Amino acid sequence: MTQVADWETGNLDAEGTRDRILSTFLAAGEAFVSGGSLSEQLQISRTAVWKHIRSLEQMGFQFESVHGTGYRLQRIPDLVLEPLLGPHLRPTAKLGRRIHWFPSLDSTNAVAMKLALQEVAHGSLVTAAEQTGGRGRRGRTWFSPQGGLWLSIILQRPFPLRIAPELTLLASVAVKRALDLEVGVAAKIKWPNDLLLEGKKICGILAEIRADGEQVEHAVVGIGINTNIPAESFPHDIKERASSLQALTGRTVSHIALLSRLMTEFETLFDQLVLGHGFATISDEWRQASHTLGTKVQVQTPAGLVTGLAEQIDDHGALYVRRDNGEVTIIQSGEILF
Ligand code: BT5
Repeated sequence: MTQVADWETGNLDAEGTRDRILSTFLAAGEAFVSGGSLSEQLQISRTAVWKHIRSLEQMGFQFESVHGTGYRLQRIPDLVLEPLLGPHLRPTAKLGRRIHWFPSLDSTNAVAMKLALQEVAHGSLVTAAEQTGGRGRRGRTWFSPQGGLWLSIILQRPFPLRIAPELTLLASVAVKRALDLEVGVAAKIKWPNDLLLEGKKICGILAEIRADGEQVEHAVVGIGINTNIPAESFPHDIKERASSLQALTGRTVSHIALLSRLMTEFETLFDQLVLGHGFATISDEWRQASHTLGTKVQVQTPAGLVTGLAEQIDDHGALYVRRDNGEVTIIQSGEILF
């Protein structure tokens, strides 16, 4: 796919030109913009302008075209593009300022990990309308059809490796806040990386890092939110456990509105983490939203299965499970099987 070739060669110019054309149309509002003025302004041929307009149309934009006058924008799809998200961000925001959008990718995390090596700006996003090889943890797959919000945030600020597990917990609190504020639903957090609504998984988080010794050089936080996916399209094996915001609320969620909230919340929490004020500052909020604490759990840990009562979470996000024999096991990383 050409878009993939674009980032593989490090040439994101075409994407930049398309976004500049889109910005011009957005600024023009109801007014017509002529092909000639775009070609002059952007120093590209009229054919190139025309090709970009065709590609915007393929993405769902609609233009009215009047011979000899130009084009005017008639319909704007809810896509996560730089010119559409930018106006919703705080002026000082870094997260979400740069966006690499693709109609289809294997995995936004895979591309983001590669782009992170090219020193792209801190807070850049990789998003895709669909993923063909969406990644879960431990080699599992993530169902990512059109209609969902699939993104990866590239974080280019070094921080100590020992606090890396907190990144996933921060991300889940940021998603929870954004869902509260934008969709008006109170999602629950299942330790360590799931968000549930009415007991069904509606969001998964996959943080990946590259570290040099004790220091994380860069991190990628992948977030998948089942926003506008019809209930019946979930595959058989996850239908019982998974759902979407649209299926559960009956409303269509605006990706731009949800993502701008998420960026604001996540940036605040991440900046605190880098300054040394990580999960501890939001652990009470996490506890209140927890689906896990106070329930009987079975956790798969690197050291084997642990079964007992999920009693507490400490200020670094480790889970304390009281076994039937009364002993408490502290779990730094693992996965709740039930
Ligand atoms: C996760 O893994 O929950 C992390 C998912 C992260 C997805 C995002 S999307 C953007 C970015 N790019 C990527 O390639 N990935 C990230 P895990 O805890 O391992 O859960 C995976 C399990 O959840 C699967 O084995 C299924 O049982 C279930 N599952 C798969 N797709 C789902 C979906 N869309 N909604 C709910 N559950 C799903």
